[in-house]
Amino acid sequence: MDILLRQERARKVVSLELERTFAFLKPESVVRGLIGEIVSRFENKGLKLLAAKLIQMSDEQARNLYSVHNGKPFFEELVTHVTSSPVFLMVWEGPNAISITRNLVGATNPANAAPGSIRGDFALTVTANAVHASDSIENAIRELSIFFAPAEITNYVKPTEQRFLLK
Ligand code: IDP
Ligand code: MG
Repeated sequence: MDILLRQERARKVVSLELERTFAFLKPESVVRGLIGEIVSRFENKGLKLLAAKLIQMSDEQARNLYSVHNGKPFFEELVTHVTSSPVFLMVWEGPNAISITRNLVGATNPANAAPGSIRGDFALTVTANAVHASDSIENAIRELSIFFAPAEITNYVKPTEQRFLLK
């Protein structure tokens, strides 16, 4: 390929607007031994993992995370569920990472989630729907800040990253 064309393509990649999103594998995914399989969906898509950890979510963290749902009929059940055993927290980065991740995850109710999506393939009920993913840039920042200190968010370049994004 012509060197100028290569350089032009490289510039386009560099100028791609990257987003960060927050996601976590809910207790049922951890206890079912699905961490690797579900994380692979994100990795295969090409998203870059910036941070991850397995934690026991506190009641306070769960109420803060889901504060927008406070007062809804399912709120207490949701808080009880996500604090019932460890969850696997992740920060992912990539172009359009928010909407790409929401599409990977699938519809909130697994009964409506398309086969091929994480909820479509690994979940049966709306409470135990395998995974959480932020729905906007603002919420991603708010949610990841509940669980990760700035120093825990890594910054690195994958050797194949630029070539991969060109495809
Ligand atoms: P999302 O996780 O797809 O963004 P939200 O509407 O933000 O969906 O709801 C947060 C979580 O609350 C869902 O993932 C699900 O576990 C739970 N939830 C939402 N709606 C219901 C419901 O109608 N009944 C029971 N649980 C629900
Ligand atoms: Mg939501």
